[in-house]
Amino acid sequence: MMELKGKKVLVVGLGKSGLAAALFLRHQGAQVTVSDVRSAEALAKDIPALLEEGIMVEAGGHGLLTFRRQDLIVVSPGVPLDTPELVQARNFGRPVIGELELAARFLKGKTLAITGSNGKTTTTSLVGEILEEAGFPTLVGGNIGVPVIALINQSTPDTWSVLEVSSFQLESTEQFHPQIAVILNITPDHLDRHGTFENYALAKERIFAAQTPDDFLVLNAENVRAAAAASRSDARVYWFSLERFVPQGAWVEAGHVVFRSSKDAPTKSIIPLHSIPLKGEHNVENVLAAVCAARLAGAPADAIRRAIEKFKAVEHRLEYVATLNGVEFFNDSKATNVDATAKAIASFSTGIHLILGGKDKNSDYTQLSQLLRQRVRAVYTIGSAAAKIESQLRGVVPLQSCDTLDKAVREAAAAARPGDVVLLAPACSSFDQFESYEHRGRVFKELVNEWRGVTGLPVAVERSRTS
Ligand code: UMA
Repeated sequence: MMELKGKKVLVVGLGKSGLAAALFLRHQGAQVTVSDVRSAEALAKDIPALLEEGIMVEAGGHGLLTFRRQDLIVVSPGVPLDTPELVQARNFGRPVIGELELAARFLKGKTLAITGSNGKTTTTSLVGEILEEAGFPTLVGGNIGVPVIALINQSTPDTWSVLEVSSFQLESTEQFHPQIAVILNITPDHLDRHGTFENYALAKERIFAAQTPDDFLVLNAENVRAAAAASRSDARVYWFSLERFVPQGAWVEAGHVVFRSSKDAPTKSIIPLHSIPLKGEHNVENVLAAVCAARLAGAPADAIRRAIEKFKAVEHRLEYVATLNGVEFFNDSKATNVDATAKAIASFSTGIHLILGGKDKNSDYTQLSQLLRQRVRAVYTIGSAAAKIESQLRGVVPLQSCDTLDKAVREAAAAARPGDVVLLAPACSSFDQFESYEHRGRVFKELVNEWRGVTGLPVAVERSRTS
């Protein structure tokens, strides 16, 4: 554990992670400054509490001198490591670590960390619920929305911390050492930040960089880039697969999710596929990964089955919203990249009215062409990526420029016929028009409710998410 008392520490970025990190560091006796590019007005709600704690705040930009005067710099996940002030501070020999790395040095107990381009949040929540069902003291946090640093005070030597970790968080780790690490899949995302797919994949691979042969690494046998990690890992590798059996790990056999702990051990059925209350094949993959990781953590099969049966889809992940005049509305605002959108489309057979767009991440939308032709009636574009999406998808499927989500929901809902689906799965981040993907998803749900009013319904037939 590192000594922080009396140290000058700069926290870069005052979002959830920066706020939690600054308070933690202050309570450890550090002299803390927070620096954020947002204006003092934009940060107004947090500044008084920070000043009261004796934390200094630099708002409206990062000062080169502020960065140079520190003993340690802690970076929020959303701050790129090539930010000029950080580059300069590193050149002056100032140590720069991420919030996850700082947290990991103080977190007690064992860590089960989950990364991947898609499915992280669902799998993390599910593993958290399984371990709780098994009676293990469990904490859940990370990219899912609760900074890891905020878990430290509740952690004990018996705790399992189940962490969703992103490439942004992993990029700046050094000693982060999960006893169980999971890579669900690696498909293109965040190319605007990482530059190349390979850089992005390498950031994800940091999840096992500090693992030893005492640890476990769980990989998706069907994802080429994730599977390639096996040869570079020192840990014991377990697999999950939707397509075939694996030497050790979880797969689907005769309509059941099954697990075996080694190639000589018996294969044990965990849960029939029909008892999984989540839509889409990608969610079966998430369940397979969760089963494998939870078994490795020591959770009994019956606790795993009970927790899966009770599991509710996470908000904004292919979340069922309503059925209005026979048209189903689904909110997959968390589909912030092309692969996630492809999975969302693949969860419905046909009749989809798809809302696409937001802030582009240097993505290739033509990869959706085949699925769009097969299953999508029309695409409604929104946000700053609209022009690019339209130019890439022209001729593939009818396109309608809507600019705003408001217009897109109205146009899609008006065009949809009974049996159709209106799906928000935008393949882009939200930051051009919304605060976050959660904000975008909430607005979508409000707009669907407004549409309910326009149609003069309460013929809204609420039905279970699982049907
Ligand atoms: N900022 C600067 N300088 C910069 C860039 C940003 O000062 O150069 C400031 C911004 O003005 C803002 C603050 O940094 O005030 C935001 O920091 P942040 O983006 O790290 O946001 P947090 O609120 O700390 O949220 C982060 C994660 N955000 C990102 O990785 C972008 C959250 O993941 C995570 O839930 C939270 O920590 C707790 O761990 C969100 C996310 O979008 C959900 N993640 C990406 C994804 O899932 O695709 C990786």
